Amino acid sequence: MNNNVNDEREHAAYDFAYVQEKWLPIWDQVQPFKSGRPDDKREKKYVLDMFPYPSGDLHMGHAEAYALGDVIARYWVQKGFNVMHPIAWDAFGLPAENAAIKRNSDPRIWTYENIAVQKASMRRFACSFDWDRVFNTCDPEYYKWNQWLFLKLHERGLAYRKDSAVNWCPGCQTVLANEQVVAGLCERCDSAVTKKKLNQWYFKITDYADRLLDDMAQLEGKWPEKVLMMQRNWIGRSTGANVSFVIEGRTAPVTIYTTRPDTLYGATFMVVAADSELAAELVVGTGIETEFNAYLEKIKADSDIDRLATDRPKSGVFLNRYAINPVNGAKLPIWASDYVLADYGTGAIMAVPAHDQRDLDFAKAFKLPVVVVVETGEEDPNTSGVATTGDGKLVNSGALNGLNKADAIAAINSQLEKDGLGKSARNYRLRDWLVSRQRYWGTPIPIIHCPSCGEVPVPADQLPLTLPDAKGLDLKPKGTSPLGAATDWVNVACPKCGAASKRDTDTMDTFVDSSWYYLRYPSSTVHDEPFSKKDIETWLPVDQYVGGVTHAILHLLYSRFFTKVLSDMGMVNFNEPFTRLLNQGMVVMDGSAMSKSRGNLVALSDELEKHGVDAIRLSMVFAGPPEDDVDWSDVSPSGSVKFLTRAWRLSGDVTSAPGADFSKGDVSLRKATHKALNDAGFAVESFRFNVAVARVMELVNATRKAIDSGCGGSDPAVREAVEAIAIMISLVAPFTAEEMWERLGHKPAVALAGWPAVDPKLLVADSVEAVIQINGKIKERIDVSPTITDAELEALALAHPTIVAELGTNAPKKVIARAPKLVNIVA
Ligand code: ANZ
Ligand code: ZN
Repeated sequence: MNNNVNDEREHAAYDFAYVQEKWLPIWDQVQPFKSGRPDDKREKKYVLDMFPYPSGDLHMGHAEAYALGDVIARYWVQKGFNVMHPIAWDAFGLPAENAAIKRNSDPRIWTYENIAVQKASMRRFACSFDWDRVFNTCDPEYYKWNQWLFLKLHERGLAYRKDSAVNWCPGCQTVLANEQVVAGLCERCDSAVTKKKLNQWYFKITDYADRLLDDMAQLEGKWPEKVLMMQRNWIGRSTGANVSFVIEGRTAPVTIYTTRPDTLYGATFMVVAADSELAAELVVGTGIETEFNAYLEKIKADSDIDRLATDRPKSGVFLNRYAINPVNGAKLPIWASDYVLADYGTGAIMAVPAHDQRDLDFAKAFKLPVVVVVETGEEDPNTSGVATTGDGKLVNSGALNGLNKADAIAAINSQLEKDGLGKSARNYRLRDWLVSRQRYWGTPIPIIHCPSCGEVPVPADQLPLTLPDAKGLDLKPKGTSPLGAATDWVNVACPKCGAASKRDTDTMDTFVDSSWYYLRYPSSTVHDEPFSKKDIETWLPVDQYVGGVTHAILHLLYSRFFTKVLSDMGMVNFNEPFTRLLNQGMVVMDGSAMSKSRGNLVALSDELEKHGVDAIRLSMVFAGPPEDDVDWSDVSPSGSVKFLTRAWRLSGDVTSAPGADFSKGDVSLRKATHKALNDAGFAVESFRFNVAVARVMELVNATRKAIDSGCGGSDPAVREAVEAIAIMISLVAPFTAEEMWERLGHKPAVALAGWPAVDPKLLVADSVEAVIQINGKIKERIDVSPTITDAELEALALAHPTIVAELGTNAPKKVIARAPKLVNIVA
């Protein structure tokens, strides 16, 4: 049916540039991906791509992520679901501010310009987004709700201020959350992060540590195991005991935290964090204050990661004080060192050098005794220099002698508890989330500091508290917030008592914005609340989240935390926001990440220009499993173009009319079509998109063969096959698919054509595998006709040489045949 060719150019080879221009305006009209039309009775499916930061135009990484997310969204639309696949911009943050400083302009301008560029590129890339739900987190309409949520957390005691030694980036001149310090460096600018004592705002995520861990049970098998593992390690729950030690010359005992209370008899000294209050107190009057202070000065700038490193030479100062081991009365010298952290556990430890490597290294450095209390079968740490950590029988441990590790822990814990000297305890590596930033381009913290009332929330009816104009403000990083200079904005009357007060001048970490954005999409046009209960009940939780593994900890942990808080507030009716998660790999070039400095950057726009949108999308999807990196030097966009052209040509060779009766078609091609539909669907649902593409390629070949040397283009089976191909490739190559659909005599959009129902009768293969069991154990597998009867199958099984040999002279007691799959012989 070649009669609807409406342009000269369609006679020639497949012309992607022409086809792209042709369909975009038509899709703008049809809006195939508009979700939540009134009275939509279809089941919902919320497919979410991580939203972009508007750093410039889209790059290869975006293109890959959105091509993969699109396969999922477009598939569920074809399957008849009411799919919401929205997009927005994560638009606050430092790059805009740095660009503004460089150009002496306003971060708004740079940000909104980039958003417009990205939006246009996404349209050209044919992303299946629902364009009616778009928002930007830097819109006052959005960040108003950041402020509202901040105040809700504040009301519940979950947003609070404290003085503490925080991570400080000298490059960005701002504080960082623990999550933003990567191997001691600032995640943004790679400066070495130092410590600074500051008063900052925190969200109390530690209150949720147990739930963040325990609720992961719901995500098991649905999120990548690697991400679950990273979250578990980040939260770092450890179980052990707190034990009290009497200190000579001090009334109050000191409590230490240990995961190995079974090794209590092996403690030979005590270590307190050098920068703890306890150390400062213990040193008074010992005569070594000068030495101690010099040591403190030396370690001041070191990060926790450095301090905990096992390969770091041990350093410390003996405090001239002693603790008494509660179980055997031994007198333990007390040392101050940096390898014990002030803010973990109790900031003090009992050192058991025989069984803890850092303690052993310390003992060696300062010639302290090493006492083995667990016989693990490993070499003696005194000679090997390696602490033994295995299980074994306790020795040198009084009543604990002879017990193994677990029994000894139970025994000592109950003994300590009875004597009032200790009890079991838990600790977490997770720290509260530091949310205040000393930069301009973020959500202003809605708090007013009043000299008499203290922290006063900005009244809800005054939200959004918008950012002061950037004009006239010096945005350069200088350690204090640029907002401080906006005096008209800062000086305000206290909402409670009217006294002259000042606004908080910090802005929020932009991770606050992304912690709840997925809740906003369904209610993006709601003005009087962040999201409506009805929309939440309709759309949430997110069924499928797609994004990079770089967000494995920060964004996903914060989002899970927000969801739990909102669940406690009764605002959402679930406690995990993302039911399923797919992490796509990166696009790399010649084995390494693309970067300007490496000179291996591939520009998306060049690739699109050369090969067309569909071929680039197809190449990305076909390159391998979505979790793997795509090496652009290995892919063949020209191969993709060839395949798409082959598929497109098929649509020109179909001569039957739309609506042809497929049941009259060639059976073997029909079988190939239904098998492809079945296998491709299954592959998409299990994220093996490359496999789905391979199945379509096979069907394209089979169809070509049928047309050229089999049933010819008039057979209804050929139409059935080519329609199926158009629908299947619409997930990856929407322009080609739409063009094929038109040539097949249909109206747009192919995206809404619907995944053809698979006829199980056509899936029946020419042979199937039957399993023969004896007493429930598999003994043999044989190929049989799918239409074999029970009696025939039983006869085949009993005659099989393997079975004859197994049974020997014993006659089977009973034979149960379930044709065509199974025969079980009871012998
Ligand atoms: C004695 C002991 C013997 C320990 C032994 C371990 C092995 P996680 O799993 O990380 O919780 N520790 C406690 N507080 C510390 C602090 N503030 N800074 C540095 N180290 C600290 O590990 C807890 C273990 O790390 C504790 O158990 C303690 O050493 C040390 F054979 O106590 B253990
Ligand atoms: Zn006041």
